[in-house]
Amino acid sequence: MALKARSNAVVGVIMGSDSDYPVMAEAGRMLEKFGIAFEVEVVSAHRSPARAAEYAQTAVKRGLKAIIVGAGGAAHLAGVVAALTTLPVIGVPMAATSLDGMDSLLATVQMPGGVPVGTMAIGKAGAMNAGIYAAQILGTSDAGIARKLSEYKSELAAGVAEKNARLKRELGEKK
Ligand code: RP5
Repeated sequence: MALKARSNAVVGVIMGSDSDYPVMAEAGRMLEKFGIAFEVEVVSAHRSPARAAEYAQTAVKRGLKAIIVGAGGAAHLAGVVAALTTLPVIGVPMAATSLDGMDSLLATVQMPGGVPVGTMAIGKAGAMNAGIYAAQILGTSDAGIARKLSEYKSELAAGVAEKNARLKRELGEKK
């Protein structure tokens, strides 16, 4: 299902290439789940550095509250964006090269003191968590989002209880 990027976006979901999109779509799915408007852009720190700078420098004025950044390889995009905005930047390392994302993880997480990037796990789990993390940032000042996050925690717990019951059935254990 295509994601619905909206013009009243409060979260930016950006990525170094459209090849990152299948993974970064997970961030969008979580934002949709929490009813958060977001925009999606391909912006590259290396191939379109001027556009990356413009995106970061206009983000506050355009109403964004957080920026999720996916990039792979020499993954400098999250750091560059973080250098040019006061918004929280959440980095998602992509497994885009033969190094399976270890290169992207280190490039994203090893920021110098003074310029933080909140770095998530490599790949889909990281993209999913980036969406949740952005919701948690917004949820500190939005009771509706905070309630949805709380419901989500309950869904997670119910899912584990279901798995536990299924496994016990398979093992033939009595209650
Ligand atoms: C990075 O290089 C992108 O974020 C992507 O993960 C990787 C490969 O990009 P393409 O060569 O597929 O455009 O900048």
